[in-house]
Amino acid sequence: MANYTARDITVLEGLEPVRKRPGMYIGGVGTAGLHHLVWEILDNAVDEAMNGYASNISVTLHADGSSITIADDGRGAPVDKHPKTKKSALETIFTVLHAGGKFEPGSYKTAGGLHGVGASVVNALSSELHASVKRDGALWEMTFKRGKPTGALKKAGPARGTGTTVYFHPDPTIFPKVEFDAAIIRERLEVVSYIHKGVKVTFEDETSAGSRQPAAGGKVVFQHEEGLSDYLKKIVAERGSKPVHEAPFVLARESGPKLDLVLQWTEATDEHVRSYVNGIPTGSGGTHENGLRAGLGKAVRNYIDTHSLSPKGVTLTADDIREGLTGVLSIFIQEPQFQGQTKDRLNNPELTATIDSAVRPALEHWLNHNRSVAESIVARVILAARAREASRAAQAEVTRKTATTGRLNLPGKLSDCTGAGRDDSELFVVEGDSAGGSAKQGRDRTKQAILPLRGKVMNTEGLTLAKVLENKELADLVVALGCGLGKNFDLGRLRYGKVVILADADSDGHHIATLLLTFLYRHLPQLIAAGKVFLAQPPLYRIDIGKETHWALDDAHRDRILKQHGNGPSTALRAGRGHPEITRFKGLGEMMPKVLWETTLNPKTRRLLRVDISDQIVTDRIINELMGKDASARFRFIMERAEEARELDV
Ligand code: TSJ
Repeated sequence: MANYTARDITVLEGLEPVRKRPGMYIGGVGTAGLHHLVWEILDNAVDEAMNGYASNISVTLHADGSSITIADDGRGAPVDKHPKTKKSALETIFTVLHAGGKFEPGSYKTAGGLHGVGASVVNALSSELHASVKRDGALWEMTFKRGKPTGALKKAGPARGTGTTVYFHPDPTIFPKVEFDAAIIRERLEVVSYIHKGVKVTFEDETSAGSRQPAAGGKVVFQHEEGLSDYLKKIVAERGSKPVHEAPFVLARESGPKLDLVLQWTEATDEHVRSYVNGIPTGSGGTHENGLRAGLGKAVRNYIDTHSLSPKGVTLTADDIREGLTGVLSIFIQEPQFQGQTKDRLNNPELTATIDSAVRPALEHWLNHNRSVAESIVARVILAARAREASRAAQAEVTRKTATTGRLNLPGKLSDCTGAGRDDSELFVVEGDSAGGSAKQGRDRTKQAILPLRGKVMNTEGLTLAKVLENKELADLVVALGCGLGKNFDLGRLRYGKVVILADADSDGHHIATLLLTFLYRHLPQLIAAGKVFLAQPPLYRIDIGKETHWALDDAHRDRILKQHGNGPSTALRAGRGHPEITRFKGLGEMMPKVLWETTLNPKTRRLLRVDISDQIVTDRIINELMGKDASARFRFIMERAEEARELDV
């Protein structure tokens, strides 16, 4: 070959680099990377649907939980010979890196997905991949192992209809854990069905047979003729926030770039806008969301000014305008730049002005043509401004107390620690005075501070900050933490290295822990994000077997201990053992301080759970849903999401 081009080298290199450094292509080999394979293949089917050639997409998670089939009823991926490589187009898609994106511009534009690294990457990282294509009356098949064809493209027989089907099993020598999460896939498919209205997306979870999760499994069909409007309905219903107006604002543009937007103001106290770029969630927002905010703010302000609706005595901020706003934005662009640790923030600068100038005139026009709706929205905005003023006053009061250093301003019932070091100090927030007493006596007073809270903490869900801070217990907690809250939050001023919630191991205790976490999640979310919040795990049972003492966190733990140490009829008779003696603690208050120290407070022997909320949207929704239901369900949710903290100081 006379002239070697970079492109040829890519072809020669094949897929080895993908197997050598999978992280470079899919971000990592953990759960996210594993599911990235699914999104890559799925994108191809979605593209076909978006271009109007496919109307059905189906995804089957097979019984082994580690292999999956994705199919569409589109035109069928091309199987003709590729002029350059002398390979079939199908083989090229699966064996040439970036085929479709950079390779032969225009010919298989969509074969790499709108953002994707391509089907070849999935193939390279799969121990097994089968592709089948129905087109021109025939069924074509080709199979691969670890990116290499295991045979030629074969005509397997006649076929009716058209479409593409891909089955793959990720390579266990690449992925430490090859197990798909049905919930993650289901959630993504549902979003796909909203973003691409009308497309019928079917998910079949074959892992469900014999599953203990009742919610899992079976076949679900997602299909939404109204697209994002249907999505918005679901979000508003889920969050339980009453809409301020009936019909949402809807904006749809087919090009420059393709854009879909739905907005609805509600009585919720926060803003909740989900955004997607090329179908990928941008949880951290970015330039497109900035454009939306700018356009939206200007439209509402213009409306208020034009109709002389400005309130007396308060100035409206951008946040006031968006309070209670619920919405979904979806855009499709040529070369999305994602940034941030989790690559979920859009960084295409040109998008801000583009979205701004698409939203502003359309929204302004809509407001002017729906005067009564517009007036409800403006009333909502003014209400937000007034509530903010009231909260600011309450918050300033707390901040004033917090800002002045010196013990005098700390809450009277706080038993502070005596040591100076902040990083290894801990604040235990304890339910009730008597438990507080035990904790106070049992603690390491140099490093551990105790703040007892009396009785039930209020349910803060859906309340304004002003209302929340009327509650003495919570206001005291904020003062003790020292870091302020809401917009005045400053992690640098946190007075402790760890904030530990210490509640009884029973359902009442769980309830209180949940209420505290709800408060922290809504008003000091940065504290949780910084990994500063923990749950202590006091025992529920003391089990004495002979001379040994064991502590059990719950019934299941108790039963395990009893089984391990033998309480069956045969073992109970063993010499020297005797019957186990089981004591159930009614509450922390009746635990001896020394016992509390050994089981729950002592960093050398205790176990803490770190509260970690990684998926904002899911957490938000679930907190919303649960804060009216039974406490144990809530606590189970939180416990499932709390991760065991590694004690660095052991
Ligand atoms: F990439 C892939 F092989 F993994 C894959 C591709 C996986 C799945 C589930 C679907 C697809 C796919 C590809 N569905 N539909 C298509 N269509 C094309 O590739 C196609 C078909 C016809 C024409 C044409 O110009 O006639 C062009 C294209 C890109």
